[in-house]
Amino acid sequence: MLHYGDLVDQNSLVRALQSIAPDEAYNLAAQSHVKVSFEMPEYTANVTALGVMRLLDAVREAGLKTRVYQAGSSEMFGEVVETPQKETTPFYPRSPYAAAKVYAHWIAVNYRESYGMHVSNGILFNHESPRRGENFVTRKITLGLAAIKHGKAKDLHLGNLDAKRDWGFAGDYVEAMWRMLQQDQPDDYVVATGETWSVKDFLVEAFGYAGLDWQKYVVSDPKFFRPAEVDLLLGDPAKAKARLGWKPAVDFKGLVKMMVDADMARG
Ligand code: F7E
Repeated sequence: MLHYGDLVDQNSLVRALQSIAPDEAYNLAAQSHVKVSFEMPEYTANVTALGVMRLLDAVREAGLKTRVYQAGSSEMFGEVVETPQKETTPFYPRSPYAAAKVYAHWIAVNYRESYGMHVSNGILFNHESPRRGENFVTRKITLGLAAIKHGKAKDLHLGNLDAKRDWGFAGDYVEAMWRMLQQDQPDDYVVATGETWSVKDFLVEAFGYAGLDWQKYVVSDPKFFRPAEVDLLLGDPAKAKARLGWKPAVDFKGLVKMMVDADMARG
């Protein structure tokens, strides 16, 4: 059964939790677009930061033993102070979104330590799939490529092509989230592939797979550059591998192929 609830409405969270009394709760809700967070910083902080405190407090208020997963983000590492990034790497957020996620991370740690709650933070690096939102760069590329290939578009407007990300498959990352909540002790885990590729690499791979030269179609558009950029993210998933027995099944090329195939087939 579906229950209505919203991270900006504390009572709705308490009511939903009281009527469901879930064993596990996965908080994947957020204003999650980095560029949008520069345009809506207050809303982003309300949902992405305070929303997590409301959820944790609702679990506490309802007197439940619910295990909570909090979706943290590699964006918290921002202007990275070490590479690769691991659980002990200090945060240096570069956007209102990332700053909100840092609050969310620490309030989750605080509720765990203050009230003995089973709350775990996954620090997830970029995770993509054919279901990725259309305004994130990977999906924008595969959708744009399919439109070009099918004669529905002539070009594709993008921002910074030099940014590097540790890109994994969302399906693999959900497995890691679930494993965190099956542990006796709550903890924080980096979830990543341990490889980094630039936006340009993604273009080369996707357009190459479709038999096209990306340079003939991609247009640089200032509209898609950010006031502050995160240049390089590369995660070290050693802890998740050792403690959760987790490892990703899909690699970068497999991910690109999966996304291109899905958008080509949609027509
Ligand atoms: O950008 C560059 C852009 O928006 C990736 C979210 O799920 O992962 C995601 O955050 C890179 C950036 O993801 C365009 O400047 C170039 O360097 O796909 P993105 P993100 O910002 O890395 C983390 C882990 C999260 O937590 C977030 O919620 O690509 N880029 N041209 C572009 N990005 C977009 N969106 N659109 C462009 O046209």
